[in-house]
Amino acid sequence: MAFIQDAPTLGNQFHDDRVLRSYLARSLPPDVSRAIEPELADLGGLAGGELFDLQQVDRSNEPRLVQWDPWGRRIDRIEVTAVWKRAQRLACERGVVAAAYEKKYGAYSRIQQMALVYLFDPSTDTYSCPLAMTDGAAKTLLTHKNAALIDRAVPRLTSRDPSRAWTSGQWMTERTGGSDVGLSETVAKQEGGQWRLWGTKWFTSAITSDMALTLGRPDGNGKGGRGLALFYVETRAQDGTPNGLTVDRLKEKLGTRKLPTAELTLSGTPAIPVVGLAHGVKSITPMLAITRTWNAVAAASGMRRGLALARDFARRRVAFGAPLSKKPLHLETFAGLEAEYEGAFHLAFRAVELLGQEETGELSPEGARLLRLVTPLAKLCTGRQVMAVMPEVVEVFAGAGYVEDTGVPRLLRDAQVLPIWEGTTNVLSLDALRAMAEGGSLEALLSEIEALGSAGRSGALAAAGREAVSASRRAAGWLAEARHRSPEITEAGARGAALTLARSLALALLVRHGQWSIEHERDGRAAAAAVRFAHHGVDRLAEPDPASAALADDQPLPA
Ligand code: MFK
Repeated sequence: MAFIQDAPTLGNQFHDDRVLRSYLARSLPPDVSRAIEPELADLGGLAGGELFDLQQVDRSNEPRLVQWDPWGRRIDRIEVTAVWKRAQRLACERGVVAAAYEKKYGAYSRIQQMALVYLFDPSTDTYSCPLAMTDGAAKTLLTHKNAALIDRAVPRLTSRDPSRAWTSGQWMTERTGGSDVGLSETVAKQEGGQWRLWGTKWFTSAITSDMALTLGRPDGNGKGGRGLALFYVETRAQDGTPNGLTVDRLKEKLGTRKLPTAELTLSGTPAIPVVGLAHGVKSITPMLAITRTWNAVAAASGMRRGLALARDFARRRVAFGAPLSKKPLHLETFAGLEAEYEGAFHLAFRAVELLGQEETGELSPEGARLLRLVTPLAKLCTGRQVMAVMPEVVEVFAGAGYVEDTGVPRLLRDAQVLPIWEGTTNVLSLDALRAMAEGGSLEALLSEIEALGSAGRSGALAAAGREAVSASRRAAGWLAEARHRSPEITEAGARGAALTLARSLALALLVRHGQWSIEHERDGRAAAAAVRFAHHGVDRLAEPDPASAALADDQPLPA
């Protein structure tokens, strides 16, 4: 009989995940660990079973915008896919947002929640996008202490009851762009005591949401982010019709195609100011901090899914007389991918830990400054890592990885959004500079890396820890020196400096975890990941080259 290749399969995505389980064993008190394990195991079972199978069945379906009802009424209804319908319910019932607000386990609740996110995300076709924004909206309303809006929306945003629960959008991007939000053209006017918005929102993800936080410029305000105000909007009127807005079309995107992303026209959309009538960009930053943390966790979980499938495939795929999983060159290549993923995992969850401590008031001022810097670093670094790992995952499958109905190409396409939305690598590198300019955060990061990096007791693990410390100091030294030279040099080197700091922290976290795993689990794999990560190099500092402008913009450069 002709040869047919077995497809890769997944087991329970909690039980099979050494990295997640080992991290939870170290970072949670045993009683918390025991308490949350059943829910994680349950979701891990669904993620590797029913949901994974449904994703395959639902693979070629995409959301659809129905603009009109049969009688000519404008309805702008979005029909979502089967996976999304299942995910909506499941996310609520399993508390994928709610767990963070129930705070059953104090500061550890964020770890509980993000462990759920990590298991949920790869099997639910980017339904994590509306959930991330929902979490961000709840956090932002609570931060600004707007009692009426908190009463109205937060119980729904954090509900476990699918019949009551809301999701939120985050409408920031306009035709003027997604990065320089201060250019927003949406105008806010007050009419008879009611604020209304007029404008175009150009890239609004998850247009299924019940509410949104968005920015508009109150009449008479000045330019830039300070002239904008943060508004709360409900997307549907009482009768279910669009609330002073139209969905013009859905975006035709490279990836995340299950996620309905729309162009909207706001024409008198009723809106409520969340906090004052200016400083909108600053006011929405609590939302950005949350969605950027989700992004980092999603990058780690995306890598983990790709590697789980590729690992299983390598055990099944026989070539040149043996399974791929026995081939030295394959193993050497794969170990490098695993190390990058493990570094990303620990970096993302360090941001999560700090966030949890901040929310329970357990963070010192130094810890708060650390969190401010670690959030953009984790987002930008994991976004690059996922884009290094995913093409290699596709390559493990060779030709099969290039064929749509294996489900593998989608992994790569969907990953490409992660270094883009919520701030590109460069925008976040500049945000890291902004955080450091506020003072104290770089010093807090260096102390953290020093404490973690010195955990390695001997040999290559100790050397890896020393490299984390010295690379982070080199980055700090470069930044101090560049600041004296010029703002242009600092800006040009920002990505190198941010990646060096982020990778140094990732390595230091790997070293600390590797040592712990040797001592408590008698397992050398986490330490091997640290050593391998160190071999990849953490120092990404690059002195800006005076020739770069001519080279990049193809201008004359006298020889
Ligand atoms: C699975 C994952 C799911 C993720 C879901 C994603 C859903 C997709 C939805 C979207 O993609 S929404 C679009 C996301 N857009 C962005 O992330 C915007 C990217 N651009 C930036 O982040 C820019 O840096 C920024 C818009 C903030 C620059 O604007 P400005 O007006 O030039 O900012 P400026 O003047 O530097 O800062 C204004 C104030 O905010 C300052 O405070 P002060 O007024 O007190 O001086 C800043 O310190 C403060 N600020 C800025 N960024 C901050 C911040 N504060 C805390 N954290 C930050 N990150």
